[in-house]
Amino acid sequence: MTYLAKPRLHHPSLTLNKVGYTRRDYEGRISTLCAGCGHDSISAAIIQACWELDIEPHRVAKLSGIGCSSKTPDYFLGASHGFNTVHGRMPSVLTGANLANRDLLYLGVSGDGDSASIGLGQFANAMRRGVNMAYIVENNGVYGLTKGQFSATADQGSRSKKGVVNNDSPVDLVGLALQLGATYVARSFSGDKEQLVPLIKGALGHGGAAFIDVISPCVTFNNHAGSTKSYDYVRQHNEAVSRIDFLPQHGEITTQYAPGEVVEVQQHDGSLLRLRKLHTDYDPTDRHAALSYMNLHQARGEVVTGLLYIDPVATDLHLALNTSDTPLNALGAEQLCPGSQILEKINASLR
Ligand SMILES: Cc1ncc(C[n+]2csc(CCOP(=O)(O)OP(=O)(O)O)c2C)c(N)n1
Ligand code: SF4
Ligand SMILES: [Mg+2]
Repeated sequence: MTYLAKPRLHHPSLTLNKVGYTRRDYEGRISTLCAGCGHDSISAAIIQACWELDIEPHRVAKLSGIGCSSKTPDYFLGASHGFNTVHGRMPSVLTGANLANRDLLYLGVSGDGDSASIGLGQFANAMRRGVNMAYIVENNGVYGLTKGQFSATADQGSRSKKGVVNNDSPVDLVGLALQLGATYVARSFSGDKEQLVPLIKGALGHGGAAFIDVISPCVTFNNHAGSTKSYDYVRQHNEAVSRIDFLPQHGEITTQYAPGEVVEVQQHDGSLLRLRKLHTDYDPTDRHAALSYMNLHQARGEVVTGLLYIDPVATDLHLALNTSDTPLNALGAEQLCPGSQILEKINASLR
């Protein structure tokens, strides 16, 4: 019943952020997901991150595919631009929107079925092209919306609620994102808001292809013993590489850490990511090391979380295509149509 609206009444004493909005202004409609669904916790983390970042809601475009996860943009950022696309096709619609208007912040929300099953090709090409976006997969290992079939991220040997064993090898979206050139790659857990909120903030300020795989238990179809995407399993096997603090561009730096325990990474927008390394040998700026670290720990049955890889000098598709600084949708006819003489010249140069 997504037509249900939340009461508009705001308590007058609610705290305002720097752009004059309360946290409630970043909410959406009342969620219709099952009570306890991990996806609702991710929506709450997105709301928190955008409010704390002082983002004006009209500067965000949220896009999704089809699935319980892809329904969630209805439940946050109710005043932002939104496009609920076709199953597995969010990345290409986001890429097009981004090319037409580079001035918005792009937030892609998808599911493991949406991105690793039907939409795998779209996911791969968006990562490969370096589209400037924060791409979040709400990964529960099943097709929740269509009643719990295994998705392509379900681990081999894991069991469905009815006891069926999954024989297929899983698609690891984090591994793929690393291999395909994404410049900000993280994994988190919907039940770990302390880790997830700064990861989302970092992704929104990144300036290139930022991907976060969030393990998000489906309480109705995939939260039993034998599942590797259940609350219990992830809590027992979570292996965090770092704890992340996000410091906005002009944020006052108040905390101090002992040298050797902290890595600081300045982002494209000037914000600072401060990573408290839990594993001192972990280097988040080494793509190959991140991949082998993850594979090694995965083989031991651990779910590695945190900011796994970051390239501080991320580039994006606009830079690669040398597009104009003015968004294409703001150019006038004169700039868009060079005239027949110039066109003739271009054609002649191609003959
Ligand atoms: C082209 C197409 N094929 C199949 C479906 C049916 N369908 C709807 S949602 C879905 C899977 C969603 O799984 P996921 O992306 O993991 O989202 P979840 O519900 O688990 O959050 C499928 C197969 C569809 N809507 N469109
Ligand atoms: S079916 Fe699963 S994924 Fe869908 S809303 Fe319910 S708990 Fe969440
Ligand atoms: Mg799913």
